[in-house]
Amino acid sequence: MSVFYSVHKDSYVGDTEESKPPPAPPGTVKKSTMYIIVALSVVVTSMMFASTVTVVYLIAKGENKSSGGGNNGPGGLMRHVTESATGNTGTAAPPASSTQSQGQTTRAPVQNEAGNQVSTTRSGTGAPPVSKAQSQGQTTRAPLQTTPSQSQSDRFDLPSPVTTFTRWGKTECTPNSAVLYTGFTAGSRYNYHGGTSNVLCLPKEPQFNSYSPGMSGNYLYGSEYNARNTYLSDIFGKELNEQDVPCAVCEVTGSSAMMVFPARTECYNGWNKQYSGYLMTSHEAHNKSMDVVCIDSEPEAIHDSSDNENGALFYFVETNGQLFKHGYSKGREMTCVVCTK
Ligand SMILES: [Ca+2]
Ligand SMILES: [Ca+2]
Repeated sequence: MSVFYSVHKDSYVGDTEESKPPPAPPGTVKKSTMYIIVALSVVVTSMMFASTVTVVYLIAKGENKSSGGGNNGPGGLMRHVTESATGNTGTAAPPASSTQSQGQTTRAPVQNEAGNQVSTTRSGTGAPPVSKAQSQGQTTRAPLQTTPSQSQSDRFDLPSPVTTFTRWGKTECTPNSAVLYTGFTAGSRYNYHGGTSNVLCLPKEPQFNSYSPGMSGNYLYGSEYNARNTYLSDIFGKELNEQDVPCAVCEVTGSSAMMVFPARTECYNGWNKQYSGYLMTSHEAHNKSMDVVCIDSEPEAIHDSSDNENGALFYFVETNGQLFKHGYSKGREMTCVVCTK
């Protein structure tokens, strides 16, 4: 048995010893296994290195974006990484520009026919894209909708014109005018050469400033209807001799011109009649020349002024001389009309 066993054992060993490596001792690792382990370690290390490099690159990129004006805040990098990981960047709306994200819009100005830039409203039926600034509660100014006609009308919106006139011989203004003030008529004395030829409508509320008790060389007087009562009655239907002459200064809103037309009782076309009356001025035989004024056809007198104090004196004006050749009859009291437009 031992021989057989020995022969069989030898033959068995002799057939396999030449092609197979000797068995490894217990507790050791084969070389092929070592190669596999080393290769796997290299692959894993390379992947970890690549991941680290990728993360560092993304961090650096996110910081540059934040410092470059992008208002992403502290969460900007994380949002960017998340979006990249989930693939949202491929399906989301196109990213808004930096100005859009700050609520600013840069549109080409639209010009109207006059060349003026006007605001426009967004056309189309779709809702405008919501920017990040809008989604974060920041509001943008709504575009004003104006028309060129409105802006031009505002530009030329001027106040209404106003003109004034004096209503001589009356204590009130005409129905289509407003009282600026009322008072009494004054001028230089009828028998002096000097002084003023102006006829003034003095207010009832005088305001004085500095004064001196010495005579300056001129005095101002009140005025009277000094024509005979027969004349005054024929023309005015009342006796006003020696009575003082009132006046009223009136203003007309919406009119820019005033004209006293002599020898007329009605205005010409385009003019509005304020009142008509008669021309009166100083006596031609007196020393004083005075402006002619249009006394209302229905004159009044200042209350309790019938004393004969003279001063500036008013008489009617009658036609004479060469006026006859122009159709003016002799001895007619000259009429007048005060018109505005
Ligand atoms: Ca008087
Ligand atoms: Ca008198």
